[in-house]
Amino acid sequence: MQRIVVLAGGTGGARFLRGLQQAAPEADVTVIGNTGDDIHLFGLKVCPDLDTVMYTLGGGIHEQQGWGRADETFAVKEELAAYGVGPEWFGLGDRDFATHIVRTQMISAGYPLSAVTEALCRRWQPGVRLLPMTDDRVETHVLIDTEEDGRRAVHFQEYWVRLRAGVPAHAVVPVGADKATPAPGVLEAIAEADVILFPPSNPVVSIGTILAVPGIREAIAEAGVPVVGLSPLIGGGPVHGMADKVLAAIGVESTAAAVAQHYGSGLLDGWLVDTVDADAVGAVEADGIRCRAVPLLMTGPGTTAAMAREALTLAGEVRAA
Ligand code: FO1
Repeated sequence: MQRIVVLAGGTGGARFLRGLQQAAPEADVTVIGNTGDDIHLFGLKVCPDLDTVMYTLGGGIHEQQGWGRADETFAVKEELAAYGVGPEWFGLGDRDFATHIVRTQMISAGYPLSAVTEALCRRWQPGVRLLPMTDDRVETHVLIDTEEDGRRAVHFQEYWVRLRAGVPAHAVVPVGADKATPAPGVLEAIAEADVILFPPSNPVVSIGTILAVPGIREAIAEAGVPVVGLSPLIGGGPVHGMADKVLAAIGVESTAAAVAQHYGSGLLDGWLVDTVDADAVGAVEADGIRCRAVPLLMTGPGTTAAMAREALTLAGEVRAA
């Protein structure tokens, strides 16, 4: 039974996981989920990346959006707006609210986020073990310039959802990460893994945030098993989201090679780039990271399963080297 550990963010990571399940149905998959996107709204704790993995693998996701529930209605959101209670820019649906109510109720009763996530997954049966990176509170903030207040930090969700990442990000800060400890089971899963995968999630606000929890980066670097990543950038830009904006904030070029170099050969053993970035293979290999160009556009379950198989194949070659 191959034990695979995947560090996942939101949409990209969740879609990749669906392909991995198809490519390796017999594998034992543990997902270490990013919680830096978490936001507290209307007295509720919302965990976008954990929910996106849970809903995607559990069959409840809004497929086109890649987040939130299918068949959603927004009566509660409309009523909140009628009371003038904001923010209106974050689209929480009625079905999704139930997840946040259950989560917040359990946390208020004293359960750690990891236990809450396990309980929510009992309903959704995602087919993977979904662990939050930490049970401690971490919330990513982005430093931007505003006319009225000069330079200030906004919550990542405001930067992404309200501002559509339309202004430059000067810094990305996973607030609380430095004091956080890995959630129960995280370090054990990494130590027992046969292979560790970095799916095409955001290298800064998703995978970067998970690696910012003290102990996780070191555990992966010392695991002694192949660590293989898949570039979230194709042809110099992200397929979804705002990876280019947050990479610029940390001074990393938006190229497949630059992201591999950013993770570094101390962490990564293998890196898949898309065929349009085949010219990057040499540079990545020169950095001591095995590299291969394969189709990385997740156009459907078939292509995603093929990507996952390529990643596992590269991991096998790294192990054999
Ligand atoms: N993304 C949007 O672009 N607009 C939204 O209104 C929105 C609401 C939302 C509600 C719940 C949730 O779990 C995710 C939601 N997202 C929305 C996506 C979210 O910003 C992303 O999933 C991650 O935070 C970035 O990977």
